[in-house]
Amino acid sequence: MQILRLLIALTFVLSFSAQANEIQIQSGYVRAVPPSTPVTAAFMEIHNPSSEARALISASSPAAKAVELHTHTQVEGVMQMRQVDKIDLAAKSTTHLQPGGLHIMLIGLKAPLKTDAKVLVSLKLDDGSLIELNLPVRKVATQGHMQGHHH
Ligand SMILES: [Cu+2]
Repeated sequence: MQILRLLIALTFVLSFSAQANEIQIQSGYVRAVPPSTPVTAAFMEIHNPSSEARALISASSPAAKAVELHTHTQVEGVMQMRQVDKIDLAAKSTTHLQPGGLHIMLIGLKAPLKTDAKVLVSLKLDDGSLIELNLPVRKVATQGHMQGHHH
């Protein structure tokens, strides 16, 4: 267990001390939901400082049964969530995952999320690299994010 913890710590150090060309994640969090709500979403800013376009192709979390990449679209004047194959990370720019827009959907939460707890979320990029995040659970003012969700 000690060795496992050390390896996890080392993985974090390595992923954060990587070259300046690496994808950087900032301001990440998971939206707090009432215990009766089995779905939530993760939001963050993904910075791609390189001159190469990249993409987020999948995400996973031990806290949820399934994790999907989602966006919001207007369908007959109503905002609805839609699953997307990938989230494009344009070269030299920051992609915002935020309420009402792109987000990472955590479906089938295995346990209620406690505010200020940390949720492990792994991002997989199109170049095969993995980014491990430990995101805090935070309360967010609701803006009908869960409307039109049909899981
Ligand atoms: Cu969603």
